[in-house]
Amino acid sequence: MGAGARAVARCDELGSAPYSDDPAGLFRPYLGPGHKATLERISAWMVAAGMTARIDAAGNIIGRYEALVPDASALMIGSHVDSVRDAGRYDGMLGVMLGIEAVAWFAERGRRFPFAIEVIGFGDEEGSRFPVSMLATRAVAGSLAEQPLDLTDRDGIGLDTALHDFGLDLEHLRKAARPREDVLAYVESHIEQGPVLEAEDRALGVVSAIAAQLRFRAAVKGVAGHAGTMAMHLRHDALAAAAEMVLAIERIGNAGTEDLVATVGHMTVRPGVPNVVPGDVIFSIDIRAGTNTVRDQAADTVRAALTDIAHRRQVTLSVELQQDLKATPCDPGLTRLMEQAVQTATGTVPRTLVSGAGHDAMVMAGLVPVSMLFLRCRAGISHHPDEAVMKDDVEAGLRAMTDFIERFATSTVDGAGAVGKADGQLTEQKPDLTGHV
Ligand code: HGY
Ligand code: MN
Ligand code: MN
Repeated sequence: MGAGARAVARCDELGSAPYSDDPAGLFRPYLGPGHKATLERISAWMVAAGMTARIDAAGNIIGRYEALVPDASALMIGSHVDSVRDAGRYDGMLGVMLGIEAVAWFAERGRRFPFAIEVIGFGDEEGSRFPVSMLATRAVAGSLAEQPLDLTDRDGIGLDTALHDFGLDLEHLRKAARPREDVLAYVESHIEQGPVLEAEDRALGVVSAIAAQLRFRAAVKGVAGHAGTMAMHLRHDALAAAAEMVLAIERIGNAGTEDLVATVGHMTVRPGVPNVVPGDVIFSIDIRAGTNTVRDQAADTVRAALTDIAHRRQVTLSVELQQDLKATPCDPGLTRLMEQAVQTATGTVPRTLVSGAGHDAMVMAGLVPVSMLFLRCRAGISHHPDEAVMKDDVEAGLRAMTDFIERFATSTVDGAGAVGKADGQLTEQKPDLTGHV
């Protein structure tokens, strides 16, 4: 089995129990039993690839392939191991598996660098368990300082309890932060989760920037009442108000520029029974755009529209900001290296594109320069069980990743690279990168 095929097979293996908390499909929430089983499995694959493996204080799995010299800074490669509900098998996980395959490729050839290579599987990127996302990524990047940690999931389980049950301690969560000098750069390969590469018949793409996103929690409070006896003209129906708000959000998203998207993905209705006029509704709002300005203007328009609806319907509204991820440019120097790597791996001029989906790289950009490689996915489908990739594309992705690492080594050793100098010398032998089995 080729390395690319093995990466796909491993994502498939991890797509069901015991690596999923959903017996009927894939749901791997942060710190759940599926997460735990997955880290044990990935740890074994990391060791087999020639790395040491550890779980950090935030529940991330980290494999390390040592450098030519001890205690060297690391090029970090990774993505996330958690998933949304009813997920596809490749979102996040494929990037972790490709990192492991890239290290295995070098280890099999006895190739080491002036820097270490670390492969990281972030435990929480999706925010599918607790109300905010990228918790485990922000722990590594050292950007959790402002984040309240008194979070609870849908079942009322607190982050502190979930960490404790996982064998970790909330008090130590922030100790997962990596000193800037530990990490030279962060590189993430990920499925595109969109239609562009398939539409242009391309296996790979290079990410120039990642769209800005805001996540809100909106709460509408009306008056609950008997569905049979509360006259229509006397009602302050929280769900009817929320429904009008959802359509307003959709209208604002549609009226904006091409890159603007606005989504209500989750809603709870209380008391949530057929014969009671809803008194309380809580729903999520996700607003994204290629620039912070477009994103923020849309958010202001949404707030004004929802306030107007609440006033007219005489319900109360609160909108709480839960997540603010700024538009993230990838490092120009690393992006140039990735474009050259894709050209070598595919023989075609690379396609550069903006990512509408959020990624761990957005947060890691707060610590180090970042670069992203996209792989084609069928019909652009993602966050859905029909998510699919082609093995040949993953082989091409692996060629691009190993070529990128060689280019990165040359650039850092020459000191002309996008990131600081490495200490130590390259080995004489430079394997023929076209020799992928
Ligand atoms: O929401 C996103 O864009 C990512 O899949 N977490
Ligand atoms: Mn996702
Ligand atoms: Mn993802």
